[in-house]
Amino acid sequence: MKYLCEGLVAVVLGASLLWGNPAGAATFTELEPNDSIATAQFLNSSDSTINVIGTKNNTTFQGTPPNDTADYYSFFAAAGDLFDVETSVLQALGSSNRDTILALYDPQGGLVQFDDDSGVDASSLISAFLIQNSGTYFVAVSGFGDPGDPLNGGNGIFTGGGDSNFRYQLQIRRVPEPATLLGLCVLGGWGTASRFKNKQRRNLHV
Ligand SMILES: [Ca+2]
Ligand SMILES: [Ca+2]
Ligand SMILES: [Ca+2]
Repeated sequence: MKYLCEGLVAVVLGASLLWGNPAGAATFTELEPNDSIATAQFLNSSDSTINVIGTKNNTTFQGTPPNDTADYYSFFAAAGDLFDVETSVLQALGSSNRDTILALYDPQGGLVQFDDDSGVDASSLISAFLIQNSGTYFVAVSGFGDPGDPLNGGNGIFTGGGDSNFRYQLQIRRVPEPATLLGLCVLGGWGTASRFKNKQRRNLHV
């Protein structure tokens, strides 16, 4: 029984480390030009959270020269991964130019998800997107009013324009799948308990 309890404690500790792991975050700074899928900035990280700090501005903004283009990024995702992709405006000129739009494209460049305002304020959030096929996926950030905005009849390929003059954070988060983690914990618990039971049996037979 003692060994079983020790095993369960180990399982609980392991689960808490998985859930609360503060590490596993990478932060990138945007590198222009990144104005199309072909020139997307590759975010080379296997961390569970990827942050990018970018700027979209049609006038000089805190020393950043004007660049009002859309911003494309790419990252690797494996089949079965679950992702949240979210924008948030960190700093803005004025109060009415902070409305982002966000798109996710598959490895072939096809639009698979679009969002305008599901994030905080007028920021954007694509939540719990399940990756069906492993490969390099693409994300685009632009401002509301971009002619590619599908809500305004666009084709989903952002080019720039629209709301501008803000610094933003794009966050790509791998979301833990509770069922998977629970399954691992249960399996881990059974495995640990079985090993301890076998050890006890061996000890009894010595
Ligand atoms: Ca930019
Ligand atoms: Ca750009
Ligand atoms: Ca928006």
